Amino acid sequence: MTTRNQDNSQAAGATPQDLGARFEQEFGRAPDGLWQAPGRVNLIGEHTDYNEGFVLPFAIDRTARVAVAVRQDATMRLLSTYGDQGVVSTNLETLQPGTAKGWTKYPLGVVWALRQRGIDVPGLDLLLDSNVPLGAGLSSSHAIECAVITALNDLTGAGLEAEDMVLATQRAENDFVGAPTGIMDQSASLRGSQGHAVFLDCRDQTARLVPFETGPARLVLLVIDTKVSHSHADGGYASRRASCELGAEVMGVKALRDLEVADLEEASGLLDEVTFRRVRHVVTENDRVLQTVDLLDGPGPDAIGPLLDASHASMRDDFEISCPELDLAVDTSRANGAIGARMTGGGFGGAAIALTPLDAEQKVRDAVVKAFADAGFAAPDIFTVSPAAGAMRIA
Ligand code: GAF
Repeated sequence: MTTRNQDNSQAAGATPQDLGARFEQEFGRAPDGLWQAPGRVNLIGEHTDYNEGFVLPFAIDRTARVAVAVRQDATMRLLSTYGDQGVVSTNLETLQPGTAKGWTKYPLGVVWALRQRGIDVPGLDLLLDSNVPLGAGLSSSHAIECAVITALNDLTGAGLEAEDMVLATQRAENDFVGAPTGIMDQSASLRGSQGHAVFLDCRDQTARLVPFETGPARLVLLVIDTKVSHSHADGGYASRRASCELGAEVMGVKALRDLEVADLEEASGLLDEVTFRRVRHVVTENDRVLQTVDLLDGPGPDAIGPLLDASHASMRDDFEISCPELDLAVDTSRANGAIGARMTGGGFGGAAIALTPLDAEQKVRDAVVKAFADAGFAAPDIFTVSPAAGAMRIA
């Protein structure tokens, strides 16, 4: 694990006008268009997606934006407004997994995945800007991929549906970037809607928008970025995935989605102790997603706190993907008035979320900052997010 120093909490991002002007300055012509796609927060349903289970993420009001123009050759030139890499130039005909570096893996992975599907992606000039915090578990990489695939779907006239774009970006992540991730993050980024969470069945990609508005309940959703960096291409994510596959195999089911809470007693007799705990997390987490959806459909967000807490405990104790910084963020938020808190995303670092009454927000923020300082941890970034629209063309 590494600690990041940059403060992303207030990042504004370039306006479409600025991005267009910068593109023209760098590439000597106007872009064909501008597209954006959001990062995501997962409200609940962690490590359930690749087990063909349920997730409940939402798109956040932080986006990656790309300005893109088609070229007449097979060259791709890429530039971002952050980092110091300068323009990266590559030939699409020779694009292979393992050949790209840094942030360029994400757009190039999408181009590669589309070409693997037989879509004739031409050479491109591309300028990226993003205000999704990097490495914070808010899916900054999928935001880039989803902005790019939305642009390419328009520019090539490929006519891909959201489900196809989800699978193509998953292929980019799995086979080009090398991260064995599921379909949750890109589904949230592509299918998100203001004021809603996306209730997704990862077995068949059926989705329903569930109202999730904190404002009317006088709540805020705080994101606490612990600054502990994680990468899904590191071994932890893959090893959890392997445990789940082993558990399903021993239990004789296609995926852990096919087990219910009532099956856990039998599982405890058949599985080794560690695999059992991994399985118990996934099975109970699926159940918590369904309960959360029922509560959001009924009484509303102020009823879901205990489920968020139980989700965190399950990830900490059974799935073992939390870390001291995430636990401290969660515990301190709860002790100072949050009605529910949990780590969000793949784990091993990244961010926690704390569903907090408006009138306790400052107390929670101050307490978390102090607790991190007292523990000798890097200062966290703390900011609010709300459910926002999914990927779209903006100019
Ligand atoms: C990461 C992955 F990209 C998702 O597919 C999902 O598995 C998540 O971790 C854990 O819920 O964000």
